Amino acid sequence: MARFLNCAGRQLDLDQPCVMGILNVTPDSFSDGGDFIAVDKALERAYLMVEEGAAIIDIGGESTRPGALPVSVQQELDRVLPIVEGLTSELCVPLSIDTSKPEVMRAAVRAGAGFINDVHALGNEGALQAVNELKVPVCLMHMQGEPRGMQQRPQYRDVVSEVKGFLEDRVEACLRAGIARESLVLDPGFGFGKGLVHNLSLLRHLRVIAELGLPMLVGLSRKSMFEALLNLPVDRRLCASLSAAVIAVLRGASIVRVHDVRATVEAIAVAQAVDQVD
Ligand code: 7PJ
Repeated sequence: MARFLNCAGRQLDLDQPCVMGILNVTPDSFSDGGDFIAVDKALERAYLMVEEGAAIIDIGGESTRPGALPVSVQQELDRVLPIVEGLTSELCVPLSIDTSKPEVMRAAVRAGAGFINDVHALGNEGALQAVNELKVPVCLMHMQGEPRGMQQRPQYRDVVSEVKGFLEDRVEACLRAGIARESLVLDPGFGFGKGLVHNLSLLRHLRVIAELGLPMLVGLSRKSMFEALLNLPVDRRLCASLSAAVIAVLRGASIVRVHDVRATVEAIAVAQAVDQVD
């Protein structure tokens, strides 16, 4: 398996588990466009996450939460491009663009992004071709349904083998499109068209997904599975998120996508130390 990812000239070392810091630039977080104060705040947040140990920053301009409404290409570009440009010149870590739109992928990579995080696993028209041309690593995530209705009644016969089969098919589609296997990362998509038991089962059996032989990224941070499990509001899900991040790392995850960088770095450092001692 690849020991590092080449993200447009910036290296992401996968010998140790990495923390990916989440930078949302959606109206409910920082910004409704590229205005100065909003951009400034987002940049500050990214610097802080890197100081805390984030190895990569994931910039997203379209909310993919359950029930979220789609945004236009132009809106998404207005939100993310000033951030990508600002961070490219100020930080050395790779920048990930969280998008499913080929136009946004191209513009973000032109502006300095070196990793694509696509919750639609390059399923949109033109996305496979865009990534093949851009030659940057890409995360392929599983989702059942679409964000708007995906949590209404998720159903599986066998969630682990179905998610694995989907990811295997997307890997094949990428290879057929000319994308190098070394640039692929896989994500089971916790919370994307999954109920509590589906999420727990995927976490428990993460090693089965790892059998595909590619690095895995997981996003568990503050997710509603912890509300379902522990009845916790979003601002009280840190401990549950850390616990899940540690379990994921011990089961082979290479990248964990989180809001709380410092706490996650510390938690997985303990897991790593225990895992690597004789
Ligand atoms: C994920 C994501 C995830 C990847 C979001 C949230 C919802 N990208 N984008 N994996 N989740 N690759 O952070 O709660 O799990 S948005």
